[in-house]
Amino acid sequence: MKITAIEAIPFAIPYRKPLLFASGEVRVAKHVLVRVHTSDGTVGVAEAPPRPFTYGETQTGIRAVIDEIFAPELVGLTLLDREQVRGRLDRTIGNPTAKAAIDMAIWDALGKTLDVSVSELLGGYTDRLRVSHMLGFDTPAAMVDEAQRMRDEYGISTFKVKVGRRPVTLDTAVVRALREHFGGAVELYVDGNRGWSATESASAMAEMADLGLLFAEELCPADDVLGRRWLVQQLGIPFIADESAPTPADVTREILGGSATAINIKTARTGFTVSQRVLALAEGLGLDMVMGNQIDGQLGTACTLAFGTAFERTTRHAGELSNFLDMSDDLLTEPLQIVDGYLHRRPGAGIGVDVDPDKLAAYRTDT
Ligand code: MUC
Ligand code: MG
Repeated sequence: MKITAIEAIPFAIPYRKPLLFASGEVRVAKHVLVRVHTSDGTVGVAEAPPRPFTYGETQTGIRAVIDEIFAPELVGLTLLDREQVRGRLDRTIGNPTAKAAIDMAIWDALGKTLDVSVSELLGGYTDRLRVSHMLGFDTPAAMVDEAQRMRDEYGISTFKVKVGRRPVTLDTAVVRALREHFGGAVELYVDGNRGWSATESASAMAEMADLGLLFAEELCPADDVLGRRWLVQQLGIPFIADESAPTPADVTREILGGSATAINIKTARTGFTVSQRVLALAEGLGLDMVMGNQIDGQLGTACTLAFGTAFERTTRHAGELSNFLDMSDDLLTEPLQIVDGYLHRRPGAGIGVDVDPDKLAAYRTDT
């Protein structure tokens, strides 16, 4: 069970349909596949999605920090030394997706070694999660069409609408068009990725007050400390901290400071080990939580699913598990399937998915 090597393999898979949002855009999934090898020949896998606009990481930087710092510090530990692993990763600040992918690949290897699924190791609450689909910037008509297609093809009935454009009516028109088209048959919430000011956010939320929104997420920057508190206090719905609260300490600061009233858990940035701590904290504080999406490929989505299905709290709301549908291809031997609005986890050991060697050979960019 000793860790003998950690590989960081860059790959690139284009999106069929790019995702556009207030803080950036994604046209090609330039991710890093992390493989943890053990002394008995087991290999655990996970993927790190570089999101420079959110965490400052790049594909090159993720490879470098794994090759130069993390791998040398972790080789020689066992798969059960998870708290040692966390301590050694934490000696380096930042780099959340690089750390998270290593953590999840270790859990995958542990599950495979014990022949148990990671979801069961973590908590084993259920085998499926309701899916929420994220709608990127476009015209109202195109976004309504996309939502309708997601409903027809995959049974999805919860949508997170990207907002944060100026003027705010560009986005409020989309949300209104969705509500008019679907009536009460869908759940809608909005995510601004810090695109608006607090006052723009307040006027947009007032304009959408009759649209029955479930949540509002990161409409304005948490660094606008008083403006954000002022906004959050006046909303009648939970305000989700996403990129402002990636660590337990950030969650504590944002919630106790009145800058948010709910949180996003993203395994892509907190892995399984730290996500457990975020979850326990949120549970203790009595917060709503959503399993979020870091614009993950199928491997990252399987990780979100493994964690989200492990606990009761994380199943209360639909999880964001569908961005991979817009990719032109992926790495797994068996593609994930969303059916009747749900994603089911696979019965296999570890995270429950396998990387197809031919696909990896086709998409890796280091050879
Ligand atoms: C999201 O929920 O914000 C876009 C930027 C990011 O950090 O994550 C995605 C989705
Ligand atoms: Mg968000």
